[in-house]
Amino acid sequence: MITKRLAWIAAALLAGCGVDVDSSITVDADEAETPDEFVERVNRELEELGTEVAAANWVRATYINADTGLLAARAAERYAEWLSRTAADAGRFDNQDMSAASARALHLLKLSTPEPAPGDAARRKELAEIATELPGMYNTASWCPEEGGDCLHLQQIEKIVAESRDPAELAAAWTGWHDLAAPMRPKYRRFVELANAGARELGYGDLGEMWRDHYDMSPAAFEAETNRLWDQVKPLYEQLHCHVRATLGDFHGEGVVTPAGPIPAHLLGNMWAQTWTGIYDLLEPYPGTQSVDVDSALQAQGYTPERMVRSAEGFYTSMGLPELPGSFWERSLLAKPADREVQCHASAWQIGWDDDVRIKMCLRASTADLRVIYHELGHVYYYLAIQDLPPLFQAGAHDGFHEAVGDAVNMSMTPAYLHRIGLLEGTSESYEATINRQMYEALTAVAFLPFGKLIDEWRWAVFDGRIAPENYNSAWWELRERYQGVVAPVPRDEGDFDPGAKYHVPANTPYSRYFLAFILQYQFQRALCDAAGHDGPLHECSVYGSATAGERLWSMLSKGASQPWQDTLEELTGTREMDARAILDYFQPLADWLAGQNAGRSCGW
Ligand code: X8Z
Ligand code: ZN
Repeated sequence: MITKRLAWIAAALLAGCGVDVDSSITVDADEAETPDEFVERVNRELEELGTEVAAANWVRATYINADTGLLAARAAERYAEWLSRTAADAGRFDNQDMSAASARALHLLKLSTPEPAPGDAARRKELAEIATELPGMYNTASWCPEEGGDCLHLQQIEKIVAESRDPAELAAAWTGWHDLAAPMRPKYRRFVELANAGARELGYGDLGEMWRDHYDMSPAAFEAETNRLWDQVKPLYEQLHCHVRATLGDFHGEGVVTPAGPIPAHLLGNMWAQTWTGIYDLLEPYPGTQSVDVDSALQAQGYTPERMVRSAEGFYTSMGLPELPGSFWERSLLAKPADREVQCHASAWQIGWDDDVRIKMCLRASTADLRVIYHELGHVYYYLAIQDLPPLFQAGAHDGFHEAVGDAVNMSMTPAYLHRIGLLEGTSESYEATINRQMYEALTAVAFLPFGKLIDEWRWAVFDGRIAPENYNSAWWELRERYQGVVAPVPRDEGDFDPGAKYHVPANTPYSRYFLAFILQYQFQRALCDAAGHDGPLHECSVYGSATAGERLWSMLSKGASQPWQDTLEELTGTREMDARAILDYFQPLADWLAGQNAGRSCGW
C-alpha cells in the first residue's frame, strides 16, 4: 500500500531549496494533546503541505525568473513561519515522558531546514528572499571572456577547465567563474546573521552547531568523528597528491608547479579541484591498457540523456528494485533547455504525490555524467523506499547515507559491467588494468575527501564567528591549502568570495554528507558484495543482477530516519561505526603502486 507522503524535507536538504508550509491549515493546539498525538498532527500537516513547497521549489529550479523567485521565497517564508511556531509549540512537551519515536520525531522537526528563520516576520522574509536569491545568482551566472563577445555558463566553463592543458587559458576560465561570486559576499554575510538568529531561537549556539546535531551524537562528538575519519584517510590522500603534483610538474614544468608546494587549483581538471578525473589522461598509469573512461563509447553510440537514465534504472531493477514510475519520465528535467535558465546542478526530488520522484540535471554524454545519474537514482530509490514512513522519518539514516547509495552503485560499474552494457569492448583483470581503474576511482573519491571535509569546516567557523566576514576569503584559502594542498592560480583578496563559486554555499546545502558518503559507500559495497556472494577483491565486485544484495539495500533504505543511523548501519554491515578501513582496503593495490612511484620524492606541501 502506498500512502501520501511528504517529500520536501529530503528534497530541500538535497536540492538546497527552501521549504514551505501553508499556515492556514494548522489546527489549534489542544492542551490535552499527548506528545504522540502532537507528532501525528505535525506529520499530517507536513503531509498536506509538502506538495506545495516542493512544487514551488521545483518550478524555481527548472524555470528561473523573477516570478518563480518570488513564489519560492514566499513558500520558504510560510514554511519558516510554520516551523518557528510548531517548534515553539513542541516546547510544551519538554521533560515529558514520550515514546522514543516521538522524541526522535520532535528532534527531527527542529532540524527540518538547513536555514532556520528568526521568529520576527520582517527578518524571516528577508532570510527567505536572500536564500532564494543566492542560488539564483549562482545558477544564472555567466562569464563573458571578451567584451561584446559570447558569454559562457558554468557547464561551458567547466568544460574548458576539464579539457584545456594551457595554464593561461585554464587560469582565465577559473578566474572568470570565481570572480562571478564576488557580489554574493554581502548577501551571504547577512544570510549568516539571519540563519544564526533562527538557530539560536531553536536553542543552538549557532547554525553550525545545529547542523552537527543531525547525527545521533552530540555536535562535539560529530566534529571529532569527522576528524577521526579524515586522519584515517589523510596518508592515502597525501600519496595521491604527491604523485599528481610530480606528474603535473613533469607536464607543465617547475615554473608552473612548484615541486614541494601546493598544486595550483586550475590544473586539476575540475573547477573546484574536488575530483581530478578531468586529467586522468595525464595520469593513466599504463597508457594503452584498458581504461574505464567511456566518453567516446557514449558519444559514438549516440547516448541521449534518457538512455543514460535508462541505463542507471536498469542497474537498480537488475537488483530487484522497482521500475521508475511513469511520472518520473514525464516530469524530470534531464537536459538543459535552450529557452530558459535552469539550475543545472544535479539533484533528485520527491514532490508530494504518490510515486512523484524526479531528477533535475543537464545531462551530457560523458563518463562523469553517467556516474552522476547512477548517483542520483540512489536518491530516487531512497525516496521510493521510504514513502510510507511518517513524513518526519522520510529522510536518510543520516544525510551521508542518502549520498552513499548511488556512490556505492558507482563502485559496481566495473569494467565487466561496462562491457556487459556495451560501453567497453573487452575486459581485462590484468594488474595494469586494475591500477588504471584504481587511479580513475581515486581521482574521483580519494581526491574528493579533503574538499568534502573543508567546506563545512569553513562554514562552521563562519557560523560561530571564528571566521569574521572580513576574512571570508583568506580563511577559505587557508583551509584549501591545509586540507587539499592547493592554491589559487591568481592572487585573491577580500574583494572576492570564492566559497560562493561552489554551488552548495549559495544554495546552503550542508556538505559533510558527501565526506561521510565517500567513506560509507565502501562499507555499503563490502556488505552488498558479501550478500551477493562475491568472492575476491572488493574492487572487482559488481552487485549488478544480485537480488539478494537488492533486498539488503532496500531493507536498509526502508528504515529511513526512523531509528539511529548506527542501528541501520549495523543491520547492513554488522558494525555501528563509520570506518575508513573499507576505503583503504579497496585502494590497497593503488596505495602500493603510489608508494613505488613516490619513492625518493618529497611529499607534502
Ligand atoms: O552535489 C552533488 C550531487 C548532487 S547530491 C551531484 N555532489 C557533490 C558535488 O557535486 O559537489 C556529489 C559529489 C559531491
Ligand atoms: Zn547526491
